[in-house]
Amino acid sequence: MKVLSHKDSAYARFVKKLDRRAVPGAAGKQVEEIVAGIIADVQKRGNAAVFEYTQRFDGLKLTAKSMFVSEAEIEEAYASVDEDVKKAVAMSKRNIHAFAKRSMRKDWKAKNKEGVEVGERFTPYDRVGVYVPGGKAPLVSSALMTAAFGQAAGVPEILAATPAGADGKINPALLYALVESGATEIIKVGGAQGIAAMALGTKSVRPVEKIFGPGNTFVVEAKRQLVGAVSIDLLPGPSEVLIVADKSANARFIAADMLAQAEHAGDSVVGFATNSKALLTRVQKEIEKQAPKLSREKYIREVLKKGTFCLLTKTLEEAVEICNAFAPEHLSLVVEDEEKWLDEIRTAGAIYLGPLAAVAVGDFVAGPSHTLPTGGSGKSFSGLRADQFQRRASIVRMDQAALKKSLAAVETFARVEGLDAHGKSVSIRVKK
Ligand code: HSO
Ligand code: ZN
Repeated sequence: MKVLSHKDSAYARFVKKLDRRAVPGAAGKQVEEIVAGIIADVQKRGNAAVFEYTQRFDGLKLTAKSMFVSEAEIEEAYASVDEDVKKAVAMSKRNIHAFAKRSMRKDWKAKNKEGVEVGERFTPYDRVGVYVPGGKAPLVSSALMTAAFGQAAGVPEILAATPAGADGKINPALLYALVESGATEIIKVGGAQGIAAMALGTKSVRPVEKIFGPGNTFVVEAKRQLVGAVSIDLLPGPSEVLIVADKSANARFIAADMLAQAEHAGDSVVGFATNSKALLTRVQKEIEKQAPKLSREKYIREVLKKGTFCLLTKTLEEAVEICNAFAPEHLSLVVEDEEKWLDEIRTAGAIYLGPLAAVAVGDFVAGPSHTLPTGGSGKSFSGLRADQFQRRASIVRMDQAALKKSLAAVETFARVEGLDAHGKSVSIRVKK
């Protein structure tokens, strides 16, 4: 764990490095090339390539039939998942749908100054793909936090891709959550090959129009490279939390939130910035006290070692500046004057306000999606939302009066652009 005070000589350089940007190539040349190779191969050889990579990376032999989760497997999952899981999934889904309803775009129309009727119409995509990572924990909630937003938006076909174990099995709770969230087909294909199969299609997989969801470096890089063939939601990578707190905060809660996101392991990043020296010391002690009691201490230790920083800033302003430069996936803001400081935050993907707003409640059940921008991409992207499952079209309609009032300006544009047919197409309609 890196601990630095504003008085340390290494502080300025460290803080400067926190000013991140998710630049292309951040994944590294090697990842970029491997992913480009997989995509080209899936494009050329379709199923055969998908099966080969799945055998190589997941140790699973697939066929055109067994790559899809069957009705029988779904029935089995429904039978084996216990009531508590069903209740928790239902609660999460209910809150997601309520949240989605408010953030969905609604059709509107109005008249411009000349009386031309203008507006927007929103229609759900016909077919989208959602990716649910495999990895060290079955991220059941990630099924909800992607697919259920599409379901709320009325997308009729949701193809889900997730890696299965070498035995071909997918965690039953994950399968249950996927189906409950509106997944209409599920393929047991992970990694860049899963993204490529969804984006480009194969003999067995019909291609989708847009791809959603988090993943490892290879998955995120594949989404980036396939933009154009499909559109995407955002580029969500490993979990992050930054806590900005003043002396009013509770050290036990802060340490618990840091450890919670650290248990995501891998390249997760956990940060803490405060202007209170006493709080900093207490949080450090709390981390050491709580970590040994956790089942995933081994993974947590790795993140504490390479992905964790605690900063003693000179002022609270400085901590907030660091937050805006870092653009954390989650910000936990625990300060006396909450509203005042909230106004200063611009780049965080999700903001958790006050000592009781535990990030884990948002991770699982609060309603907003936990699929959020990471790696500094919060400067350019926002988290996954229901309106990303909607296409929009603009609408224009006019009557004779509106047409007449528009004519002079149209003819001027037509003249300066040297496009007289444009002008004619309007004047021909105007009654003299
Ligand atoms: N914190 C993760 C989401 C997650 N947490 C899934 C638990 N399960 C990324 O926001
Ligand atoms: Zn989490």
